Parts: sequence; structure tokens; C-alpha cells
Amino acid sequence: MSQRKNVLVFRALPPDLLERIAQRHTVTVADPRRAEELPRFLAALPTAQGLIGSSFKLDAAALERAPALEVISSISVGVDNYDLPYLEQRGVMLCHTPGVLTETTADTLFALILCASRRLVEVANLVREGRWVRNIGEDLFGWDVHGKTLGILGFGRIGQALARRAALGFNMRVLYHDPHAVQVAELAGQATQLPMDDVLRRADIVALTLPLTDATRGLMGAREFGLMKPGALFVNGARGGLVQEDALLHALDHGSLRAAALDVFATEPLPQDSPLRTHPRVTPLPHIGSATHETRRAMAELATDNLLMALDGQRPACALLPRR
Ligand code: 8YV
Repeated sequence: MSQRKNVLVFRALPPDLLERIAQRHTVTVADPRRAEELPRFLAALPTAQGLIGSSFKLDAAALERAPALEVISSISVGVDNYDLPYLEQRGVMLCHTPGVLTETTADTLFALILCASRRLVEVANLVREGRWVRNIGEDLFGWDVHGKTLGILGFGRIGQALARRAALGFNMRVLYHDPHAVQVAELAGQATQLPMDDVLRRADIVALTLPLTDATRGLMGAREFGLMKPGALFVNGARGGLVQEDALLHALDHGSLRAAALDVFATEPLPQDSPLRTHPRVTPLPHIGSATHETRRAMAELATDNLLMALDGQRPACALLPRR
């Protein structure tokens, strides 16, 4: 067993997992997103050898304050909050939590598709606000999902899980674009890899499931929304930074984009003055992709295992960067 090290927990962990870490290491809990906890977070950084948490940007400027750091165990599959070249140059291991959140996040993405196509939140609000005073008329009809064409940008675990739901559950035709995609046998004949522009031109619904990197930032701009079919729907359950939000709003108000359902935004929480918060044809969700009791527990357990293994000098299977 390794020597006792300093661990900084920067997002709340279940008490039993916190105890597992505290039995072997010296733990400080401080969420830097809370103003009252930021001083404690900054005070703990200089001696921190392990970090565990999520949803906070730990870039080079932040980590220059952590000279003793050996490992970051992120409670997330997305790693865009971390400066990977900097971590690799420093020899700091980065672990994340792929796999355990795949199905839940794919469920959320399909919920986004149903929200956009069947206007579920809009009509639920009509009932809540006491405006259901007669049978629903054509002005509140939605559009069918079954039998339509779903275009998926990004065909990793989550994109493939979404494709299974669409093809096998809703009899949809699936088109996808991902330069790194692998064939999925069970989707043979129902999911087709195409160039991105062709996916955008042919899909009735476009869904983003790809990671946010320097190469994908701002991927969906005016040109890309302009390629989409008149009356198409757009959903994003990946990262807000993939979308040029002004271009999305323009496509909704002046283009031919019918509706959008978004679980992620360029700035989170979504600013009060963002037009996306109140736009009548946008369904905004507060980044609930993996937010179920079961999945967040599984993520926290995996992140804790990753942290303890790394501090013991081992390389967890979920390590993105090996410590030199
Ligand atoms: C979480 C996510 O919202 O895993 C990710 O990349 O975006 C979500 O699962 C977030 O990371 C908090 O754990």
C-alpha cells in the first residue's frame, strides 16, 4: 500500500467513498465553484498529490499552483476541462469514467429527441399553466420520430448506444459521421457512415455525441446549420462548445431549423439573459446527461478506484495519460 498522500476532493463524493479515500490518504474537501470554499481549495492545491472531482476547469494556470500533483481522477467521461498536453508534459495522470454513463447519457439524448419532436415540455407547461382548455389543436402537434432519419455526429460509446435506441427501438434510419468510428455489427444495415455534410443534408434529426476538442470546438456553425434539411431538429447532449450558439439561434429564427433540444451550453449554468433559455422552440435541460442516482454513484465509485490505484503507483484502465 502506498504512503499517505494529500488528496483534494473538488466535487462532493458520497460519504462512504470519501471515507475509503480518507482511510488511506489525507483528504481536503473544497468545491472551488462555491465562493466560500474557494480559499480552502486554493490553500490545498500546493500540496495536493491527487485531485478528484469534475465540472471545474483545471488548466495550466490552475495546476501551476499544484507542483506535487500526481493524478487527476475526473468524475466525467468528458475531459475538456483539462489541458491534456500540459498534463502529459508534467507527467500527471488523468483518469476519467467512460462506459458507466453510456446508457444513461444515451437515454437522455433520446429524451432530447422526443422533447424536440413531440414538444413535450411545451405541452406539459400548457397543462401546468392551466391553459389546457380544449383538445390539443394542430398548432401544438409534434412530428413523428419513428421511421425518420437520425444523423449522429460522433460514434463512440454514447453515439452507438443512441443509434441502437433509434434503429432497434424506433425503427429509425441512422447516419453517422466519426473519423474514428468502428463498425457496430448489431447495427449493420441500419447505420451508415457518411461524410459530415451528407449526414447534415439527409438527417431529419441531428444529434451531437462527440467530445469537445480544439478540432471540434464550434463545429456547428452557420454553414453546418444551413446544410440541414428544412424542418430538421437539432439536439446536443455532448458539450455546448461544439455549437456556435448565435448560428443556432439564427437557424431557428431565420433559417429552416424547426426546433432544438439542448442539455449542454457554451456557458453553464445557462446565463439568465441567454435567448436559449426562453426561446419558444428550444428545450433547455440543465446538463442532466448522466444525472441519475445509479449512474452518478457508478461514476463516483470508478473515479475513487482510479484515484486509489493511481496513488498506489498503478495505471488504471481508465487512465488517459500515463504518469512517467
Ligand atoms: C457530468 C459529463 O455532468 O461525464 C461527463 O463528461 O458531462 C457528465 O457526466 C459531469 O461530468 C459531472 O460529473
